[in-house]
Amino acid sequence: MTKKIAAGNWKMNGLVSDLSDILDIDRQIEGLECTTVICLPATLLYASDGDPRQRVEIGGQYCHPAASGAHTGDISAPMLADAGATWCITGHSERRTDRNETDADVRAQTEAVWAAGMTAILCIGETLAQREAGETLAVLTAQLAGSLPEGATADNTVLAYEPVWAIGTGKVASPEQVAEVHDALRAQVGADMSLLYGGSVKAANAAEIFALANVNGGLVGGASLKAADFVPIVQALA
Ligand code: G2H
Repeated sequence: MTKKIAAGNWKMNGLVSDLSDILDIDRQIEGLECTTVICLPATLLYASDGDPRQRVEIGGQYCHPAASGAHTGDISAPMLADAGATWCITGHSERRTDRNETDADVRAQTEAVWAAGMTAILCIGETLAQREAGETLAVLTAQLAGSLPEGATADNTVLAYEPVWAIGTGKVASPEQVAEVHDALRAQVGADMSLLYGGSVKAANAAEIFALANVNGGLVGGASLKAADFVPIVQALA
């Protein structure tokens, strides 16, 4: 069975003082039937760990494939889990671009997430040039083949489709574009794995996207930073 999942990605945003928004979200989503996750910068994970949350689950945004070692400035999956994370994003396009992460890197990170007992939110997506060249489904199929490890299940992995051209740009993929991709992904990953759409999701467009047959939720960046923006998105899903 797929699960409905509203996941926020705070990216490189947030100070300890901003964690009050998570408590506001937690209060306001009481009774809503979906899993709600916020993926925090590493500095905020431990700070949020003792908070009296009852509904919002916490995740990291990246992990090194190794559990520990001489990797200055890096962070491992066991460290994230130790700080309270139960989820971790892997393969976000900003890291594929900014840090040259390859499909093989993403695969290794995803395995590390599982080994630490967390669930991976594995991201794939095409660039505008690839879409305009008619390569979207081929690109996504190749990313999936390269980055989704053997052993992926609906319990240890959620797949997020994030068209690179729609991330933080205000451009949202049309329902037809999202449906075409999600239907193709559904055929590849089976009936049970949850499929999230990400890319400029906000309250105004969430309901239309979440109504699509093979969309099981969203990965939300900018609109997850404030309870006033994120709660309506969770409500649109639940
Ligand atoms: C896509 C998304 C969250 P935004 O990266 O992962 O960000 O909603 O700001 O486009």
